[in-house]
Order: sequence, then C-alpha cells, then structure tokens
Amino acid sequence: MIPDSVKAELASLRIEINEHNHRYYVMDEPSIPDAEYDRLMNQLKRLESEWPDLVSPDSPTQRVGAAPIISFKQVTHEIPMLSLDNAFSFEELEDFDRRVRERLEASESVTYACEPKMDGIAVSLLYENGALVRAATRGDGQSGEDITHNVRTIKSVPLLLRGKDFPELLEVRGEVYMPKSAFDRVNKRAEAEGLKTFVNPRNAASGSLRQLDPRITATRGLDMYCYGLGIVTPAPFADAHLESLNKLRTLGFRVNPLTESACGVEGCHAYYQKVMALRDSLPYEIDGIVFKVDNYKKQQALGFVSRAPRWAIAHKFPAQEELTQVVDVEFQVGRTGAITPVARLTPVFVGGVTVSNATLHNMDEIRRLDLRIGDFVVIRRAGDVIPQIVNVVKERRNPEVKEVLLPVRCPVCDSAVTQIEGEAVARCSGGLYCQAQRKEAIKHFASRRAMDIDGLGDKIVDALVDQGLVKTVADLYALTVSQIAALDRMGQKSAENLIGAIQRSRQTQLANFIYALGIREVGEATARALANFLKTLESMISASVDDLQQVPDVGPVVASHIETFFRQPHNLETIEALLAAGIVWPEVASSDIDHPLKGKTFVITGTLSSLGREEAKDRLLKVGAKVSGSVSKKTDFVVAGEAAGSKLEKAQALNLTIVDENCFLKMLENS
Ligand code: JCF
Repeated sequence: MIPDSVKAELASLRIEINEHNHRYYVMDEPSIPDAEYDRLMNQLKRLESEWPDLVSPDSPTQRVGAAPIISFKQVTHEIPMLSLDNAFSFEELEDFDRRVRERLEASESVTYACEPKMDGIAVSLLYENGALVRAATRGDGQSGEDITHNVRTIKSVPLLLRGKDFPELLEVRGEVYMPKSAFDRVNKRAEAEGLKTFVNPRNAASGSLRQLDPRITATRGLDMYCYGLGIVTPAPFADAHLESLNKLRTLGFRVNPLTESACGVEGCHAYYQKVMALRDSLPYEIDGIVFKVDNYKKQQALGFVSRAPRWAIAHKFPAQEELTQVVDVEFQVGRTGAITPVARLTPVFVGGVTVSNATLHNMDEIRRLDLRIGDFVVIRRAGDVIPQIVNVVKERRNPEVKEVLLPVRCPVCDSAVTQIEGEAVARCSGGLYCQAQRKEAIKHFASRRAMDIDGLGDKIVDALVDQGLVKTVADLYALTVSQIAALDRMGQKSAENLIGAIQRSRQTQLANFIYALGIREVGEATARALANFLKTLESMISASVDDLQQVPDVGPVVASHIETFFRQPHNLETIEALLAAGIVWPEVASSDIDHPLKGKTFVITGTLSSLGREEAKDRLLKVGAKVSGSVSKKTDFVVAGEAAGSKLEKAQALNLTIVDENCFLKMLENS
C-alpha cells in the first residue's frame, strides 16, 4: 500500500517542478536559484526510487531519456501535415496576396499572421486529456515516425498541459530546432571525440530526433517553437490563428515571440525586412518568413492545393548555402610564411554576395573534408563571416577529380616548405627572401596600428616590391617622389603625399615600432606590454627568453619567437637601417601605475561623437585594457554609441555591463 502522503508529496513536487520548468524553458524567466531547483528534483528522484510504481512518463524526472527503443513506429496523421508554398521575391509575395484577395473577394487588406520560418524539423505533439501521448515527425505528410521518447527530453515541451481549459484531444504542431549555441557545442564535442560533425543545425536537429536512444537526444540541447494545430476535439479551439497561438502559450507551449500580425502585403513586406535585419543576431537559424491568413473562416474558404494551403506562404530569405564546384586549389603565402590553401570556385551567389574563393585554412582541413580538385561542395556564408566550405558532395564526385598536394617548394620564392610535427600549418622557409612574405611584412609595417603610413596601400607595396625598389621596410625611407610618381596610376600629388606620410611616420612610439616589426605572435597588446615593461629597444634585443617571460602575458612560445627574431642578423640590420633613417620615439614613461581598466575586455559598438573608434581603441590599449570585436560572456564592458545594433542586443541578452559614451570617457580619465 502506498501512503496517501507520498502520493500527495509526489504530486505537489511534480507540479512545482513543472512550474519552474515552464518559467525557465518556455518563458525564459527563471523563478528560483538553480540550487533550490536541484533540491526539488533530488527530492522527487528520491521518492520515485523508493516508490518505483509511482514513476509516470509525465514526471519531470523522465526528461533525461528513458530506455532506448528497438525501432521507430509509423504513425498516421489524422489531419495531413502540409508543407508551404514558397515565394522568392516581393513580387511573388504580392502575387500570393492578390490571389488571396481575389478568392476571398476582399475589398480591404487581409490581416496576416507573421513569424520567422524556423530551419528545423516539423513535429506533431498529441495530448489526450492534457497529457503528452505521442510525438511524431512530419514524414511524407500523411504518416511519420513516432519519436515520443525523444521529444519528451525537450525541456520546453510540456508533458502535462497547464491549467484546466484544454480540449480532450489536442494536436499541436511546431518546429524542433537546434539553437546555434547548441550546434557549436555538439560539433566541438564530436570533433574532440573524432566523430563526424553535423553540416548545419537543421541536420543536427534531424539526426538528434532520429536517435533510438533518447539519452543521446537529451544531450543535444534541442528546443521547439509551436506554430499551429492538428486534430482538436471538441472543436473549435479559436477563431483565428494568432488567437490560437496565444491560447497555446497559456497552455504552456513555446511560441516564437516575434510572431505578430500585419496588415496587407505592405505590412508583410515591412515584417520581412525587420526580421531579415535581425537574422544573424537570432540564437537560431531561420530561412524565411511564414505568412498566414489569420482568420480561420477565411483559411477554410481558401482551402488547399495538393500539398500546401492556399492561405499561407513562406517568403524565403536569400540562401546562405549553395552548391558549387572547386576548380582549383592554390596556395597563398602570408606574412609569417604560413602557406594557406585557397579554393577557387565557380562563382556562386550566396548570402547576398558572389563568392569565388574560400579559404581552406590548412591541409588538415582538406583531409577532414576529404576534398579533391573538381569536387562539388556546399559553401556557406552567413552574415558577414568569410565563406566556408561545409562539406563535399561525394555523390557528385567524378573520377577525374585530383588530389590536393601540399607543395614542397614555396609557390612564390621556391624555398623549401616546412611543417613542424604536430602543427597544422606549413610554412615557406624563405623568410624575407620570399617576395610574398616581404610584401606582407611591409603591408603590416605600414598599417594603421603599426607605423601608420597613410596611403601605402597593398597595390603600391606590391608594385614597389615587384620593381625591386623596396626589399626591406627600411628601404621605404629612401624612396623619392619621382620613383613613386613613376608607378602605375600614381600622380605627382599623391606621390608627394605618400612621401610626406612616410616621413611623418618616423615619429612613433616604441610599442608601435615593436608591433610593426611583425614578430610572430606579437600583437598590439603584447607589443605594448613589452614596451611598458622593458622600456627600451636595446633591453628587448638583449633580453633572454627568461627575461622576456617576466613581461605580463608573454609565455615561453612568444618569448622564443622574440628571441629568435633578434638573433637573425638581417633583422638587426633592418632595425639599424630604420634607426639610421631617423625613426624615433619618446622615452617610455617610468611611472607604470595600474589603471583600473587594466586587463578588462571592451567591445565598442555604434558611433561615438567625441572620438573615433580607433582613438577609443588606442586609449583603451594605453591603459592596458583589451578591445575585442565581438560580444561574449568574457566581455567586461560594452560601449554603446549612437545607432548601436546587434552587438548591443547581444550584450543585453547576456546581461553585460553597457556604458554610454559619457560614462566611457569618465572611466578612461579615472586613473
Ligand atoms: O517554421 C517553420 N518552418 C514553419 C513551417 C512554420 C509554420 O507556421 C508552418 C510550417 C509548415 C506548415 N506552417 C505550416 C502550415
């Protein structure tokens, strides 16, 4: 006999935990500390292990995944699960709206429900008397696979409906998806374990739902947004779509908060633009917008054509993935001699631009992809990130494909290519003898945050090196106006300006000079630390690896790069020539007081009115702070200027400290 007190405690614990789950996973508003939640959960687990007969599939303890199943059962959808017609342009959307109005004989604008189109897997959830009894994939629309065991592990899917006001039989449909953060985590783990990675979050969601063992699914961080109904008994549930979604919210379902109504095709178009601008900052992938005629009577009047309703359409965004062919793989030589394979592609329009090259990073990446020249590949460009090759379409490989081989000699200077055991990158051993490395070294030397030689662009550096006018960075200071004026597309005036900029660059700072030398792994922050700590160039040149490691942030690897650099006679000769050319810097102040912002990481977003972004960055680096381009949990402060955009939103989402310009200036002064 089970005591009533146990039954009562179990019931009350389950209700309480379900409530916290709902607040946390559906509403995004945690109501109690994690520790308290864990105590409730542990108490429930303890009772259930004492009274195993009382474990029910609705219990919140069952989310971690029950025992594996043997195979998937087929289920028939009482009401078919439809797909959506697509529109690929505003014109096609207008055509859709015109057809709707004609069929409805509507004289006024139609009210549409708008929502992001999730890039996931359509799933049906069936509730009997408020309890989840079945979850199924869409399949072919008529019948799909029973995936109840896996869907139970998705924390935001209610196992029991909230409240009492629900129909006896209720089928809710929606999209199960993998958030971008979960996708990154899952793939990182797969890579670390030497397993196959997923190509995109959609495939990852699909693969995770099609597991026989729900304990695996439970680790995949899946989530779900609900967007519609299937069978409902007794009907009706509501009079209109948006009203239904609101009712679903009260029953405990997650509905996309960006869902809203729009008036006519103009309203739809504005919504499309708005969400497209948000696309990259959303924590999940979407591939368009779904528009639905809101009113159910009107939906009914419009009916269906074959597999899709006439009352809904998906307006697709430009694709972020496309198929193209690798026509060649070439090797580029960087400033430090790193040899990087670059795929030359048949040009393809993807993510809003035409892409004809994609970096392959290194030979390991080529092996990982198993890529051959001539292969068809999926390339992906999301937001403003550089295009990536996601995978090779092996099915389309023809026998003529060629293997990619690492060149044994540098494609630019013919020096030997070396690869250190255990390192992914191969390098040209030519050093500054290699024209490619020389060009990159000069471009780096002249760059804004190094010697800041305004007007010495890539094309001019290429020409100066190709014509033999400049062999080392010191040669820049011997250039004459007439030599530069003689270059292609260079006028007298711009030649004079460039010579002026070169001369002006002789007044510099020790930190800029050290950074400009282009020592491996000595970035701006390290250069500044070296300057502040060692004070003079001489002490840096004579420092041992041990001395160098006394400098903050300098570890054994960087220290040995620095030492090696100063042991090369040609580097010392170049430095001597630079000093002889008149490069000077003020003595480094000996008062090295700690600024309160030292070591803090900043992200600057939007426009600042009283100082440029570069200047703001300079001033932060001077006090020992770090400046990053992207917002993350590690960011200490986000400086938000005028018209700050997605970075500000992300900072708000992460609950970071956000400061305005005034506050930022005060922080800088406060030393
Ligand atoms: O987000 C989606 N992928 C999505 C798919 C959203 C919807 O509102 C849908 C859908 C497929 C069919 N609605 C229907 C009727």
